[in-house]
Amino acid sequence: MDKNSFLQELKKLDTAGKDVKTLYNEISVLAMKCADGGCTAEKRSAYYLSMEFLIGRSFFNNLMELGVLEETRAILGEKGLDINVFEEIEDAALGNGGLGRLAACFLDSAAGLGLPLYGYGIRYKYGLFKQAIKGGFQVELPDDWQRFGDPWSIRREEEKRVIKFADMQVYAVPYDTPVFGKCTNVLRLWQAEGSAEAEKISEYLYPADDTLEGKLLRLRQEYFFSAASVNELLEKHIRKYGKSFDFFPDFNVIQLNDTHPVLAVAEFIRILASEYKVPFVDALNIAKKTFAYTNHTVLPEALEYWSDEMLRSILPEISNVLLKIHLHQRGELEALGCTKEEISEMSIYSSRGYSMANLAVYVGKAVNGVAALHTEILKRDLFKTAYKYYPEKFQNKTNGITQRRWLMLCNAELSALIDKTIGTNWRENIACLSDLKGKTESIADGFIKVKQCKKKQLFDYIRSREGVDIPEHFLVYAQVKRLHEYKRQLMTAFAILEIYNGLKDGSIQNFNPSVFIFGAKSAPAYRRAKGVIKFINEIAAKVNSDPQTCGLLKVVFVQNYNVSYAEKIVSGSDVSLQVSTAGLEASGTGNMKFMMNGSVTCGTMDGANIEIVELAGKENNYIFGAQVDEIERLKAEGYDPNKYLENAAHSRAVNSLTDGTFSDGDTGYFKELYDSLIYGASWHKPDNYFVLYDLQSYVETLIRINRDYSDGKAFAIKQLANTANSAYFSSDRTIKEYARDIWNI
Ligand code: 26Q
Repeated sequence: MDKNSFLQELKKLDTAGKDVKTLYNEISVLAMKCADGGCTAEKRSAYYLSMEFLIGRSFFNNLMELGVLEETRAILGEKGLDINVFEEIEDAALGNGGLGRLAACFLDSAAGLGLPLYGYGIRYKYGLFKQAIKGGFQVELPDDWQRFGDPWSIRREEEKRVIKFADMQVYAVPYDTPVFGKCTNVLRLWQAEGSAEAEKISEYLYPADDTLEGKLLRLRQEYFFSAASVNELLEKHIRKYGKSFDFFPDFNVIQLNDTHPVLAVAEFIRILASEYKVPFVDALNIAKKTFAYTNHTVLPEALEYWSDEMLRSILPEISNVLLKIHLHQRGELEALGCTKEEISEMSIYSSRGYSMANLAVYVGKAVNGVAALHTEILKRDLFKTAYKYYPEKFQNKTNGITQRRWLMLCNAELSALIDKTIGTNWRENIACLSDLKGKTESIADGFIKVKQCKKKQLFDYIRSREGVDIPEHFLVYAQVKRLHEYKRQLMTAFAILEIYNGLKDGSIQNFNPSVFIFGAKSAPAYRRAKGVIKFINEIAAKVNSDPQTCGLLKVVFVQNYNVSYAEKIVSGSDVSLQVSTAGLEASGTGNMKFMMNGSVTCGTMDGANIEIVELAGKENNYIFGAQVDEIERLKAEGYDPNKYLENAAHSRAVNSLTDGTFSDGDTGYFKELYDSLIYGASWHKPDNYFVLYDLQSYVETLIRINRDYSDGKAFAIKQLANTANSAYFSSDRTIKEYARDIWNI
């Protein structure tokens, strides 16, 4: 069906008396008929295996991709229906954060570019929990996303397959979701069925983005979708080309989105070796030409290991294959002349179990980090020895975001201003966005109006959702991302307290009224992260209700931050806070969304921030804090955070955790946070993330930004310089690089 037939059908649609859910399903099903064939794959296709696809709301985006959004708005309008009613349909949140959202951006870009990239993942019954804030605490509620129906996917009963564990067999039933663009690609999500036990496998998305909990179920999930995907690809190959597996890598390349799908490698070798009697070494060599691996984190607690005991208990054949790979690797490394230490560093098996990262690096034909600095750290630290022996595998692929959702859809107003200024070519070819570069001054006034309008929309939404009023002229600082100590939301909390205290005692003057907007979910079991949420909400309650300051400073912690909330926040903010401890944020992609929408970055030299300021100019952004080498030096010399408490403002802010200024409702959260800074928590050193070290320069930088905002036009020009230089951070560019350097599609 083409665009015009869709519009004809839509005109005929009887909307009278139907509720939003019914209409949502009827219109979506109509749009589904517009799906055409997949992007042509004459020779090769790429497959993106990922535990997470954080798509967000499909309705508006799909209509936009099909080129019918504005007409649909008009047709529904004629029927007396405001298209915005469909905002009631909540997001499908089949992902935790960055890694999952990146997967969604990649699919969008590949379809937009007409490249054959297909996603494989899990159709969780419940996505990432819905977050409510009750009494300042995070409360988790199940995300029953299917209660609105799932008109965007088609169940392919006839293509289901059996996945075997030692103790059970389960069906993997595929659901196909079209990804619209120049052509229609497919995201195939597997649902586990067959018994109550089986269904558990695809029931929940793991809500942690760093720690292993519920290990056995996680292992089942990883194997379940990896095996289903690899079995299907091999079967298709056999159907087309027979059992000539040597040719498999000529037609297929499988990208592993972090190590979560890495058991696909073992399953692949298992099938070839035990079902088709391909000699083990040949099977391994075919795998080495097929798989590529992307690393998304250097945090030690996020690196996956599987104990042999656990593997043996449910996947004995996989455990055998892993052992064989391990032994083969050992022989290969000995032949290469590696030392004992080097071998143990790269070893797939060790006393900790099987290292999924070492397996991925060994088998992967390519290994990539997600920003320039991150890739350097992989080469220098995490995979140092592997880099020494296999330098050719390592490459950088700086992340990107799709400008379709993150500019055209979420900021039609700025998009229209861009059209007016440089024409519409940028919509097809994002590189053209650079044409804005010479024009930032001439359109600054127009931009200020756009920003004001987006702010108003954001503030209206916040008022309706959170019951907090923000006056229209407020400067907006935003920190929205998963809650993690390394992202240092706690440092922002301290900085706000210092600003608040400064406003009260008069040491800060001429402050432009500002709001700090936070959005973040904490892993349910991550106590210190939950403590930070409560702490920020305590600060918000105090600051917002203080008559002396509430005309100058507000703090809002929004509930249930998700893709749809992000669309509103990135377009309605002035300053993006990206303040991770240098070296720890692999890339960040929120920073790119803010940048494209014309926010300045207040950030550390970490992840993609480095490339952002390199391109948009240091003078148009606000960089502060310790850099990687400084952090390394501090670690080597021995860092003592207590020294920074000699500063009265810092000690006052930090002590407010425990001196009775705020209450954590007897949870012990605040004491734990305090202790983590002063004595060290878990196995960490005191202030493991250098919050106190960077606090002073952070506060100064926030205030400097505030002062610069006094010259509204100059500030707008800085913001526009960010938009004008953001083309590089389109995932279209990233995907072209993967296609050229790794996938060869
Ligand atoms: C692993 C084992 C067990 C349970 C959970 C996990 C797990 C789950 C999710 C480990 C890591 C993740 C997610 C990591 C992630 O989102 N990383 C982010 O990836 C983005 C895209 O590359 C980067 O921009 C961010 O910097 C990075 O933090």
